Amino acid sequence: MKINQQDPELAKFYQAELQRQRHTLEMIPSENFVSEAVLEALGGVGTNKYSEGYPGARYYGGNQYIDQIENLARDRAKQLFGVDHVNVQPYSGSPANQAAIFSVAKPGEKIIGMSLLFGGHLTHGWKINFSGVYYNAVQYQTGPDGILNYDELEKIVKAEKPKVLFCGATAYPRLFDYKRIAKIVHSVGGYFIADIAHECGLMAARVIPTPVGHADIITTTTHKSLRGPRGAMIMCNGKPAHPLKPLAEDENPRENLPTLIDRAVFPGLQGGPHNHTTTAIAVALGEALKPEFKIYAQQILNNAHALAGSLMSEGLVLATGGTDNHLMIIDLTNLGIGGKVAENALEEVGITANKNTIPFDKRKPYDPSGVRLGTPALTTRGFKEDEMKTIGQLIAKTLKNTKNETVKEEIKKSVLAMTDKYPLYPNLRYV
Ligand code: DSN
Repeated sequence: MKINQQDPELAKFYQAELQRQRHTLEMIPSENFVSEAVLEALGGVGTNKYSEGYPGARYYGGNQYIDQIENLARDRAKQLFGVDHVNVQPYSGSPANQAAIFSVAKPGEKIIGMSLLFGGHLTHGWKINFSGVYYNAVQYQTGPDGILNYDELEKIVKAEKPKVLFCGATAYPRLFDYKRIAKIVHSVGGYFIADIAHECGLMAARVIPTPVGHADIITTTTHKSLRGPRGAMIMCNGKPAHPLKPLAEDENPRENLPTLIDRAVFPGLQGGPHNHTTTAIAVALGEALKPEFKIYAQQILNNAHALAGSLMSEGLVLATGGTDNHLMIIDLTNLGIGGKVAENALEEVGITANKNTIPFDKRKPYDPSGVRLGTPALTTRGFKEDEMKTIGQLIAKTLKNTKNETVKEEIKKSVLAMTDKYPLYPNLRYV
């Protein structure tokens, strides 16, 4: 391997990270394992090229092949989601959301999104994020049962009349009623941005409903359940006039969202696109268009259902009482431990998860009352319902025995035996 010859000090760390990924159970719901084809595309020559602009309208020469790659990525995304227009250039989810807001709202205008403390995202109006600093942000939350109360949301939206409503979450185990949300925000003339970063792969495979046809703008990352590289996309309907031409005074923004979005990404916020990432996004979208991906996405849901059932039959409490998607949040209150202790104990036995707030959490976000778990990464490795049941038992045992080193050692051995059954990148090595 070339890294090893040139930089053995670094290669050692990369090999250790590969080993960590191989020998642990990856249960962070926003993580996944890309295919070797996606890895190859990411490590390719696209990284050498500047391409500011869009296919057919660049500020640099030498983009004839990059144009074809970006067009292929855009066409595959359009086909996969059934939308008219896709921008594949946002560097990641936060810049995508920034561009989406910037395309339709001026600084100081009102935006509304689900509070981070109730499962929303920083970029949906959290007070110390750009979205809460540069915009007049209002936050909504779930009901006491952890589930979004649409009547309450309607009251807030009617009173606040936001220019933009964000719907989407990083820690919400239920489905959203996009039709109802669209009706609510459109009744006050606002734009509906659906952030589907977490559920993107499930929606691409149509195993859960999509916001297409309801939301004005859809943002997503490409590296979560979609199983692509770290990157993002923004989707909408309509045709771009010319990606680099500003709208004329008399043009209706609602009818020109593709142009507004493209201009918000570049030159509004970003410079040159990451062409190696665009190439890898095209590969991942090609994979998601295959029938096998639908089977994968359905298995994510089946595995989440099996895991939630196992955890609850071990006496653990789940926020909202279960899951309809790929993730769940254990409410640790009855176990008498906080999220930090739980995350550390799970890491000690080889299970990677992350601490998370629960609705109306009495603890602080850095050491909250919950742990968030998801099934996309383990499903990629090949785990099925029976193993998820066992993993649920191992998690419950760990959380009930956080101070018992003997029990944790036994669990660690079981975890290693499970990960050995499903080799990860068997031919890859950095050292
Ligand atoms: N950091 C992502 C997650 O873990 O859900 C959201 O941006």
